[in-house]
Amino acid sequence: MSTKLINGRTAFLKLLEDEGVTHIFGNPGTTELALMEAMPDAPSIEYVLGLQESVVVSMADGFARASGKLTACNLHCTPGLGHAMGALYNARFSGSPIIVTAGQYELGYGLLEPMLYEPLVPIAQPLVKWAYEIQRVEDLPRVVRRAAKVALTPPFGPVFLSLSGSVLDEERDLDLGHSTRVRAHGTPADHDLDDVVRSIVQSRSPVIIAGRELAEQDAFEEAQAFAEMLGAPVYHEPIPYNTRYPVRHRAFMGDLTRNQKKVREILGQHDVLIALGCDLLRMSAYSETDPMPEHLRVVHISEREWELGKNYSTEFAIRGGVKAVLNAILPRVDAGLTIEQRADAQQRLELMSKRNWSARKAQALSSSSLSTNVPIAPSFLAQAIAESVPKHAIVVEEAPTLAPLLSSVLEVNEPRSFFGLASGGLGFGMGGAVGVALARPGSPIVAVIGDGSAMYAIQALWTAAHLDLPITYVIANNRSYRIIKERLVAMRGTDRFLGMDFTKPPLDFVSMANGMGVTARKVDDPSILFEALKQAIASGRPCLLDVVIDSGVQKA
Ligand SMILES: Cc1ncc(C[n+]2csc(CCOP(=O)(O)OP(=O)(O)O)c2C)c(N)n1
Ligand SMILES: [Mg+2]
Repeated sequence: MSTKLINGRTAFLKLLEDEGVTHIFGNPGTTELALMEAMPDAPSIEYVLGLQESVVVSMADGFARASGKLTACNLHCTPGLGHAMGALYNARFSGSPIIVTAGQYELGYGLLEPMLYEPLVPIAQPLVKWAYEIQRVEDLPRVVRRAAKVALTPPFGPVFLSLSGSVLDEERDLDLGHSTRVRAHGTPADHDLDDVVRSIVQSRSPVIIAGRELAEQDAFEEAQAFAEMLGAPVYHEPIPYNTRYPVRHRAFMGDLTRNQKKVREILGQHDVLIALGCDLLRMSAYSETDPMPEHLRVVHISEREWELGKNYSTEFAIRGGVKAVLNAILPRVDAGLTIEQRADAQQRLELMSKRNWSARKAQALSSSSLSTNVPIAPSFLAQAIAESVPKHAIVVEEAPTLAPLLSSVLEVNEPRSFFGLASGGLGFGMGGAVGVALARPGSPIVAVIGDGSAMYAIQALWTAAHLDLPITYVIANNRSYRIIKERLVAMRGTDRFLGMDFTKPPLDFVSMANGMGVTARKVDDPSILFEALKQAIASGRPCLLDVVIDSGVQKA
């Protein structure tokens, strides 16, 4: 053990550095000054300023999602943490390993109830894996090491530390220790694998739901081999966390929707559901129909123990790394299938190729006749984006009614090349794109954001401009909360839309972007859409395209 005389603020930053943190996203106030004083002496950590705390956390979330690395952010005491709660809720569902800190007054001073004071731990606690207020400078190494370990133990997720000024200012002889990582992606015992394989090979009609963990663990190859071997159609889990499965694979059929009835119809055609690294089945609006048919046997493999058997009886629930488990299962399934079963699987695959994602995309493109519509048809915007996005680009999406159109044409084949809304709470996309750009230098970022969604975190544009990041913001501008209107019609049977339009006055995204230093252009003519997208993406600089699309509401 070697100790060294060091103050709390310097020790805190050294500990973060040693845990692999390269960026602190932050918004400072008086209670963060101790940290801000020490930041210039930690040159290997970049401080990224966000102009509101929800943007700060969404930037950190984007960075963590795109890099898979430990990330840090620092918020301004009670009101700052309050601003960030929606974004923290997102980070929890995206499983982002973030050490969220907020500055706190000197220990004991809270008793006098100064401005901005409130105990912070109870506020953060419901949304994080661990929350703690550091009481003594000598605890700092243990607390930061534990925070990093907890955030990075599968399933990853945010943790919260309240950083009191007095702790950061104290000086002590400290041993900073070293980091611990929990290796949790092992495989189950042989006899468990044999049971699962026996169940899988008995299936006459298996179906696979592909989830976020496949991308997080780089398990696309294994998942494709598994689907081919079984002749099983593959659907994306209904939440667009990330790239869940390569859309171009011949067994890929598309996203499961969040419509319980439709999901039940699809799953009802099968005898075994194999859920790979996904939730089962996280939906949105209430329905009397349960999406899970009663007869369906379920095999679920996930690192998230809580998800296993959470909502549905599960024949085999395997906690483990989906990549490692698939690698262990594949040769066993291969050995267990009869010649007849292999031929059936091949036949199923051939039939699938006529109605898989690729076939439906080709059909949609050939039958599309909307290219001259004014205002621009949403499906034409989706096509234009799909055709303009370069192969190495990363797409961030938060555009509720454009999303299904986009996912039916957008080529998403690489892990960590797509990030959508994890929790349903709007406000991730604008800042998330900034974090993604910082995590993946060299990749163009295309952030497709609804006009309503953009306004939850518009300040992110300033950070994008400040750091000159290669982000093209495409605002799908229908001057409304279209999805809320459609739900009002579908669920309440009325089209008296109140509080769902922003036409008086209209939102001027070009001025807002320019006002924050981002080049921007309004696109209302379909004939210039491709050109505008290509130019913006190729510029390698922050740009915003305000694309005026049809605001019509689907009444079916
Ligand atoms: C933080 C938060 N506030 C409100 C909502 C409710 N909400 C869900 S979708 C939506 C409308 C989004 O509008 P826009 O981005 O313009 O997409 P559009 O529906 O027009 O495609 C709203 C307000 C939410 N999900 N999260
Ligand atoms: Mg809208």
